[in-house]
Amino acid sequence: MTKKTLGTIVEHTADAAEKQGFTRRDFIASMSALLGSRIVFAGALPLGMVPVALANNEQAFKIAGKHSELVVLNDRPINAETPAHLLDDKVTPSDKLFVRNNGIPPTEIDLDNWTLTVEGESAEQKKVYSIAELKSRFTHYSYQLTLECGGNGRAEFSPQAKGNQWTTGAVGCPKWTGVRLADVLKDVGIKADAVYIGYYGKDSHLSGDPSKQAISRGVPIQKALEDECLIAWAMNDEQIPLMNGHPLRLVIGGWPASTSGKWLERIVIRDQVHDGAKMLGTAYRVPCKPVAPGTKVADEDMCIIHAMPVKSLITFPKSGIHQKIKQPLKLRGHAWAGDKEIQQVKISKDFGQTWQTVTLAKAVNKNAWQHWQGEVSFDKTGYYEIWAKATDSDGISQPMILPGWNPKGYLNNACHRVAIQVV
Ligand SMILES: Nc1nc2c(c(=O)[nH]1)N[C@H]1C(S)=C(S)[C@@H](COP(=O)(O)O)O[C@H]1N2
Ligand SMILES: [Mo]
Repeated sequence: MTKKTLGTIVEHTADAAEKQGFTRRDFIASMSALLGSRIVFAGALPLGMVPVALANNEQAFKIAGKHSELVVLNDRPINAETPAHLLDDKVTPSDKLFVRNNGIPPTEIDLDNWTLTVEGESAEQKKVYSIAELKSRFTHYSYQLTLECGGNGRAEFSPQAKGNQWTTGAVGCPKWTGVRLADVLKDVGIKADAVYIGYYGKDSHLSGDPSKQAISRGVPIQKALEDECLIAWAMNDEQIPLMNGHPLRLVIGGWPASTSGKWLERIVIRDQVHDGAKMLGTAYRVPCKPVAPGTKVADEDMCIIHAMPVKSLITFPKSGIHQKIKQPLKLRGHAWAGDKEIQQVKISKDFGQTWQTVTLAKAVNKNAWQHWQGEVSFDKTGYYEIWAKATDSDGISQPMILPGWNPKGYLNNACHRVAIQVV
């Protein structure tokens, strides 16, 4: 497990300041984000000079508000995943939800003046809401919703797919509170020809070009109108962490988390499939028909990812533990399947030769992961692996090995494995 130290990060940032024509405002903003607090007298700090609290700190890079064991995959933009054993809670705590940024997050959030604009070709009118208006005008709902990056598991693809090398930790299932996206869309008025919604957030493009979006994705109108799709301001009954989209974000459970727009400022109701940044080409799209690994696929043969496939995690024990021979070992984890339910979870301790069914809880609501638990013991000393395999309500199970190769390495739902040394 390699972690970047603060030293490296800070160097990168100072370097980036010069190379990428960073403004001093950007520099101060990123230093404040790293420190997790506002720099008083920031105006007097020379451009590129690193706050000593950061420079003298040899600790692993820590993202403000996030657990120190999150594994940082990239620092510009910040991307960090959660080791499986840290996802053991039924409801993912805020400090353990992964971070996936495509651009530079906003730093100064003015809650009182933050607005959400809803417009578009298929909107009856344009409406602008303050956060206070959203809160007072619409009914509040709370749901536990699974967010999984479409690229979770990318690290295993061969030939290697470009992008963050996520292993298993770009997933989580916190409790979200907000208003229904459907209620807001209906308040604006949806024309009969509406086919899609798209979002725009306040983060900026890595290039610094204000005319470019870091990401602007969306979902078909049918999905947007489901009860569980939220415009959320709270996560686990508290303000959403800045890195996860404070003060407002979309939460589209069960779909690639790239559809859950953070720092949400604008929603468009479209009369065509939304064509914002990262909707086209190979972004969040996979070959419509399976292809051989390494194949070049034409744009028109690529299809947008809809609901995420069936998947599971073993969150206890942590991979690599030592276990006493013939002693019971409790196992725990979660399973999820996009818009579907999980029907069954099985575990194997003999590399898939035999399987035993474990106890599976019902989902607390649609698009929430389901908790499972079981128990095993081992008759001989030596190396074992525990494998977990979930089956969804259509009878579709996780593959044992890597599923269909695709250019950007999306949708790897192969079985999770943990190592056990029996002594
Ligand atoms: N505005 C904005 N929204 C965004 C992103 C982003 O970079 N900017 N990243 C998307 C992607 S690709 C993912 S996987 C999720 C990650 O959500 P999280 O960082 O809260 O875990 O946010 C999505 N929403
Ligand atoms: Mo993502």
